Amino acid sequence: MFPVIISASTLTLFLSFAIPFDIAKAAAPPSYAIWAADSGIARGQGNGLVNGIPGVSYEHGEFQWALRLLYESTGNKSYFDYIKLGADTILSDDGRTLAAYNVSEYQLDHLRVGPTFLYLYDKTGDEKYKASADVLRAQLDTHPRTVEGQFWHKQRYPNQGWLDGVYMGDVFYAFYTSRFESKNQTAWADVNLQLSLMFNHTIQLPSDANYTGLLYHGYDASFSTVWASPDRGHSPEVWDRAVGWYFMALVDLLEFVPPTQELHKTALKQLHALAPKLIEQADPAWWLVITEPGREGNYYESSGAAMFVYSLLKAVRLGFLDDAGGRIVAAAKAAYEYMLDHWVTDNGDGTMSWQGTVHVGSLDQDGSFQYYISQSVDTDDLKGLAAFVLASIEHEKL
Ligand SMILES: *[C@@H]1O[C@H](CO)[C@@H](O)[C@H](O)[C@H]1NC(C)=O
Ligand SMILES: *[C@@H]1O[C@H](CO)[C@@H](O)[C@H](O)[C@H]1NC(C)=O
Ligand SMILES: *[C@@H]1O[C@H](CO)[C@@H](O)[C@H](O)[C@H]1NC(C)=O
Ligand SMILES: *[C@@H]1O[C@H](CO)[C@@H](O)[C@H](O)[C@H]1NC(C)=O
Ligand SMILES: CC(=O)N[C@H]1CO[C@H](CO)[C@@H](O)[C@@H]1O
Repeated sequence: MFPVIISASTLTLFLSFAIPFDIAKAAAPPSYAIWAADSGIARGQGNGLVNGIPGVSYEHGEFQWALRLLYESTGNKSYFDYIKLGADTILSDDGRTLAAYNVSEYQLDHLRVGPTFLYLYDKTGDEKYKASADVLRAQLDTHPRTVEGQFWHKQRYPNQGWLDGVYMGDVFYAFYTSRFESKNQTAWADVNLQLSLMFNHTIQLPSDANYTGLLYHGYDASFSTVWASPDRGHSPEVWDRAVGWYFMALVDLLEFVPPTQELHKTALKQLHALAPKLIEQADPAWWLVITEPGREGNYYESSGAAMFVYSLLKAVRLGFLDDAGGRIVAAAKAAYEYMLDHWVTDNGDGTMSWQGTVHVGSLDQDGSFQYYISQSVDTDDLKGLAAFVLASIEHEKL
């Protein structure tokens, strides 16, 4: 009798743990990528309207990139239709006028919708989308640059290169070049220059305080900004999302830039230098200010983590990173589990929400630790949600 009683109580104990686990399992959707994308679409996110008014938005560009990949993997045309709706909302009938776009602001951010137009042109053959891509491409012909040739992040940030700009502007520049000017060596060399300058000016050196081997958020070639370091002009901290944009840019570029181009070699070299450093900082997610782990006020931020998981898994899948030993995939998987546990919430109406994304991190103030941690943390911020769709697409390919 005695052993039976023991096993009965063991069974009860087991069940009391097993039930919540089973419920959690039952609630897990077949695809987080689809759940997150559909939730964003249900909320009208990325539909071409910014605060209710048509306008170019890099966040929409990022989401459209994710929806394109989801359309390709699911064949569900709703995603394609939503991309087109978002583009058509901001374009005139001939594609030559983009809502809330002013070339004289010279914002690299605005170029991030460019890949969407190129994609729609390829899919529909509609010249309207070629015309709108041409409008954005023309911005680069007169875009202000540093003495060495780096695009300014914006007209109002003279001589400043920000990591963000590589994802916003240079991926489009290269995408356009690969599609329409694949023999234009001047253009290829120019994108290569953008990546080389950005990396050389922002890479942390082993002698730097709080060394991580990653990239500072930006640099000022004129050394005149309040945050420019006296030695190299870089900003003081490594901010997770800036590095996230940069990683996504490297891996997306590697996918379509011909391996014969110097640009491909540069991106690969940079990826190889940065990826091991990024893995070292995974804990299992990443601090908002990566240079200050554990400092009071710092926290794990969700958009950067999602961008890193997408980039690392995609780089391994495409063979750009050698994961002998499995360390990279293991780190990405652990970070992804952390994301599901901490940042995905079920709204109970069929949609999910995405938590923990810092609203903004700009170099228009002092670039200090205090600045980064003082910015608001949002629910359903599209910069983070889109990155989570991307991370989930890659995770579901494992
Ligand atoms: C396609 O996606 C839409 C939402 O974006 C969804 O409502 C619909 O059920 C999906 N269709 C299929 C066949 O999965
Ligand atoms: C476009 O941007 C420039 C530079 O910021 C500004 O001077 C000009 O007034 C803007 N034009 C319009 C129509 O808003
Ligand atoms: C090649 O690229 C350069 C740099 O972007 C540009 O100035 C030039 O117009 C391009 N040439 C052609 C033929 O498209
Ligand atoms: C960047 O640094 C590398 C390594 O020192 C060097 O080979 C390359 O020429 C530099 N590129 C630029 C544009 O400064
Ligand atoms: C977390 C940490 O180690 N922060 C250090 C970063 O560098 C500054 C300057 O050397 C130190 O004061 C911080 O303690």
